[in-house]
Amino acid sequence: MVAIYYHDNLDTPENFTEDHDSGVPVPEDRLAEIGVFYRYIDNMDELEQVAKDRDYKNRDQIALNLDTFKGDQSAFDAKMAQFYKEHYHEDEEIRYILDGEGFFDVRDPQDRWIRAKLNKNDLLVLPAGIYHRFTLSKRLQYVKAMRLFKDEPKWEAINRDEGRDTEARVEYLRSVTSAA
Ligand code: KMT
Ligand code: NI
Repeated sequence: MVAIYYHDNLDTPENFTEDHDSGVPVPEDRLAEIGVFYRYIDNMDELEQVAKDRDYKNRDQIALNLDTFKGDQSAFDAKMAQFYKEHYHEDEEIRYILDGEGFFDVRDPQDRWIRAKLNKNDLLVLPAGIYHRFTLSKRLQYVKAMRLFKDEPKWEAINRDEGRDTEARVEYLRSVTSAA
């Protein structure tokens, strides 16, 4: 079951894979207002329909746990740190959980972290230009996910500490301020 809530902001490099639930839930329509869409999808026909309707042309699958790094703890930790670093992408992207569990954190317009805890069959649409980050959960430490891309997979992540506002970011900010 999906859970969406404000992050408690008490994360450290040691405990960031814990739930960090502040106890304040966030309704799905609040997420939608900032361009993030959640759907539960348990059959591939429905998934194909979403991809078709939103004009997605590419996809891949990622499995992530210590085993996928052949037990190389430092390589695994580096990947975890990369995904947890605050960043955005210049294209809208879909994440669809096939197995396991993961947390996607997205920034709201007040710069608070909203956390979506996703499990099997949970789908999230991340708009272009939204700051976000990802982590496995301490509970399962494993996820298998499909990543859907509009065009060629654009792997460039623009990290917040670069402070670079591309057209996608400017456009995103425009879309949330005009909706507010
Ligand atoms: C992202 O965009 O940050 C990711 O795709 C994270 C990994 S997907 C399980
Ligand atoms: Ni990302």
